[in-house]
Amino acid sequence: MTVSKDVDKDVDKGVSKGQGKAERPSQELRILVVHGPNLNLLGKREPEIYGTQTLADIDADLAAGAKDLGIEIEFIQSNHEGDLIDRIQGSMGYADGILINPAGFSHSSVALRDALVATGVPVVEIHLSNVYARESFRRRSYVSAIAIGVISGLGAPGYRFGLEALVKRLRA
Ligand code: CA2
Repeated sequence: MTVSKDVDKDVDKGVSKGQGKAERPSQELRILVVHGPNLNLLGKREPEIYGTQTLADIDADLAAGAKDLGIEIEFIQSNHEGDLIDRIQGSMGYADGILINPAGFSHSSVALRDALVATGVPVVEIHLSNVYARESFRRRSYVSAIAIGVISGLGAPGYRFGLEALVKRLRA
């Protein structure tokens, strides 16, 4: 399992040069976890909506899940749309699937959606809160239609469920 590894410095980057999974030293599936803007505040503000777990708690739980599943996992959180897009592009040829909470960009970013589509890998969209039970503008996500599935309203455990579902799909 690899946690918070920098994709660009990965010695195994040969996979982005046209080599298939068969040439990889590691046969483990690789998942990129993407956390959108303001999620760095988790556990510090609005616990009644987003719960009491911090982003570090969520990532630690996902890392434990990755170990159980025998996969590699990496994490990024950014408040900047371009940084998220750069990292998603940088994962091409590396990540086998993407678990993403696009946060506020869910409702605004065609560019983020385009980057996810460009990777060609399955995407699972996570929301801590039930976006359908809140303001109407949260009901439209640019990501949902290109995701294989969406989990919304189950709080922090939703990430683990999403990871398990993504890995199950990749192994099917
Ligand atoms: O429910 C979710 O996970 C959201 O993606 C969270 C976004 C919101 O814009 C989406 O509609 C639903 C907001 C993330 C902000 O996170 C905070 C966490 C703690 C305190 C303040 C904001």
